[in-house]
Amino acid sequence: MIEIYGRPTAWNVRKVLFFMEDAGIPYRRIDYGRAFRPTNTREFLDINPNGLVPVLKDESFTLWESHAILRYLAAKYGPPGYYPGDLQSRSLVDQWLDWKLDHVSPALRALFMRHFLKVGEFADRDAAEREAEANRLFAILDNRLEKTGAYVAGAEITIADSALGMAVHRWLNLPLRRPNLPHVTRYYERLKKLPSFEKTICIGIP
Ligand SMILES: N[C@@H](CCC(=O)N[C@@H](CS)C(=O)NCC(=O)O)C(=O)O
Repeated sequence: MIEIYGRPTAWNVRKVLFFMEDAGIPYRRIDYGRAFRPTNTREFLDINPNGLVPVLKDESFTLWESHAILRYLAAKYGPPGYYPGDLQSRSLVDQWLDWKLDHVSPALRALFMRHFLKVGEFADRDAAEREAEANRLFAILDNRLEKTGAYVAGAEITIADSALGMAVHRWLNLPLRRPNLPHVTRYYERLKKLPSFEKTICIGIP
């Protein structure tokens, strides 16, 4: 049985759980991270020297970094469409996954720290710029969704949606000044109809 180490409240864990639930991949989750088992122990650092969740265990194989985990699971166990075999289709999925990690994650992390966790160092005078940067990024996503009419990489759901669906949920549920982005809103409504998304992403935490 595949094991996922990580608390169900962590957004990097939630995107992996969303994918596994959606793809029907059985797993056992073990609580690690803030408010659960500590990740700074020798035992945990042996499996992820960063002391972060999620971590995947598949028999004797260990993997960390949520997007590497998504790619691995989709390639090995997922129905083919989630991570297409065709190189160009797969590269588009990779493009949006990398964009999320490199651009969207840092922008949203700061806003989450400030508005939800209320971490003092994020209540700074750059707040308006951080908000504007997030709005700029989600406008890019809105344009993309207008073109595909459905999901990030095209007409079918992929692991890019596992990551960006989580990000959209966070952005729409933080107390921010947001432009009206109709395609992002429609995308979120579509995802919310999935029991997998309801179970893992819509858990009362942005
Ligand atoms: N780039 C890593 C980031 C992992 C990360 O930042 N995880 C957070 C939770 S979202 C964490 O472990 N925080 C410490 C904790 O929960 O104790 C990934 O995508 O997996």
